[in-house]
Amino acid sequence: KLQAVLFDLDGVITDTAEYHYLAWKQMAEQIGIEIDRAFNEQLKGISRMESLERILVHGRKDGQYSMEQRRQLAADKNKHYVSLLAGLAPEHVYPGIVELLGQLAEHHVPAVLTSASKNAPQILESLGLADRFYAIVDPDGIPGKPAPDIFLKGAELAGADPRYCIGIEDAQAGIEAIKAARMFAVGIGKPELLGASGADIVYDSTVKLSLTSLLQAV
Ligand code: B16
Ligand code: MG
Repeated sequence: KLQAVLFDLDGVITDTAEYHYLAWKQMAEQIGIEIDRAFNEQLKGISRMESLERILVHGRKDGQYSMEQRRQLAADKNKHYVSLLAGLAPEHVYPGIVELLGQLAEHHVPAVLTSASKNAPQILESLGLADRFYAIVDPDGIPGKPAPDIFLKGAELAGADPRYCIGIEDAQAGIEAIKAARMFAVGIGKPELLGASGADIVYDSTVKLSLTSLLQAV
């Protein structure tokens, strides 16, 4: 029996994954590093500082920046990212998400937010979804995706057995984390990418999510 559904935020609930990409791309360009969408797949679901490290390694500039400078670069990226969030409103919630949250509430299945983003509470607020989640996992101080910890914490908060949980993710690292937590993994995106990371099922759009489709899938 389904005991909880764990939702990623950026790229699953709304299109903020695109804003992360734009903000990282601009920051990288400023220090002479080129990133493209293919490389960006490796940043999805990865924490802010770890994303910066990966960009520096990609541009062969790791080791060239002090901790202080790296903190500043990450802060600059976040400032730009937050400015891109300014227009975020309920109409930007991906199709099918509000309906799915409603169906889960109706069937008393807790919905838990398992986002790596420190901006998540603010984003949920802007989207008008803040009170639609049973719990929000605080990513601070727990190992990031692809480690299973954030999903296991989400199950724990919901009082659910991981074996009866479903995780929904757009990131390869996120799918790996869900599988490491021994949950059923629903991917949103490209089957060739997310399937390779172990997704049990992949939808190209959130429109295809519903309690019925999830129950059929598990
Ligand atoms: P922040 P998710 C992740 O959110 C993003 O996919 C990733 O690109 C971002 O670096 C990370 O959050 C940290 O976000 O800088 O806002 O704390 O996909 O796990 O919802
Ligand atoms: Mg994501």
